[in-house]
Amino acid sequence: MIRFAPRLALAAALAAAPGVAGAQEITLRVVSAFPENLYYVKRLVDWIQKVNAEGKGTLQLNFIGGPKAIPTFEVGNALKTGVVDMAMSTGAYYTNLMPEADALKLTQLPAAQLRKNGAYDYINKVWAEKANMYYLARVVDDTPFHLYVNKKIDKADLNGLKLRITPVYRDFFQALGGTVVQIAPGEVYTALERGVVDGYGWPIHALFDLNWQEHTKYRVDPGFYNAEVSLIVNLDKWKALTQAQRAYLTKQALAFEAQNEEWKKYNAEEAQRQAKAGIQTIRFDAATSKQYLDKAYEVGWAGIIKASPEHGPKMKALFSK
Ligand code: 173
Repeated sequence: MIRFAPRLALAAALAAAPGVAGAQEITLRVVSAFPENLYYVKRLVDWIQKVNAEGKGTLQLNFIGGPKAIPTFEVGNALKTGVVDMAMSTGAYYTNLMPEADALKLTQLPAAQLRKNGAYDYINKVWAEKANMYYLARVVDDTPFHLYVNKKIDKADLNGLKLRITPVYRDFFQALGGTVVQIAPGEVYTALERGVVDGYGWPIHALFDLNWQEHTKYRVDPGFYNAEVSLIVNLDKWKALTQAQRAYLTKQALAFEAQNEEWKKYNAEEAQRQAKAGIQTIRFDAATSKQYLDKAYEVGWAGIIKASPEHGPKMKALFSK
């Protein structure tokens, strides 16, 4: 386990003493809930380099690492409690703190629109109350999830299949009859290799980063939901920043979020790459596809609303087309 306390104490002392030389530059400790060989993390590291190059004297980011530093499903709590200052994660990985987090997969509007229609304000209200977090920016958008299987299926019936999940897929795959087991991304390769699972949920992209194509026979189309990966900040740390530091971080985060327009093209390339690697597509007919998608959203929202009768319906109204 990494010891963070001494540096935290130093950072706190500097933040509390604005007269001290150097107090106007702050360094935030950043972790990723995704394994470091994922494309997501490469993008994060590139962004951090830019933030640091342009942020001298204002704000610096120190990338600590991925799940080897803090395990995937513990990142949320580490951020809430201030063990780290910033994280790249997805809502499904911190449903232990707040079930509402998983609703971000159900957004049907691009981030820019969610900023305008009040959805981000609402997210920030709930994230602050429940998880002591500031929701900074979404860095994956416009990306469907898919079911990948190693046994051929010809209808939307998952009876007899054992599937790797995170909370993203749990209610949906169970509603289709599947048996589910939660596994962090870093451990999926071994589960596939050993035949512990017959398939898994994952976005259309980035399975090559983890070599899962070596043990994947079929991708089921259509995709469903909208993969969400975001930057989140410990709320106390966010509030302790100066106005200039907050403005700087916001500007850089918005620039990162604006890169979301690249996902569509990347995803098309990734689908081709899967075909070249021999992953076959199982395509449902139009009527089955519609039923499959309707079911995905129906059980997705039902799960959120059941877990959060207070915020679920409001999020649904703000997130849906
Ligand atoms: O691990 C996952 O399948 C998952 O929940 C997820 C969410 C967003 C992006 C990538 C994966």
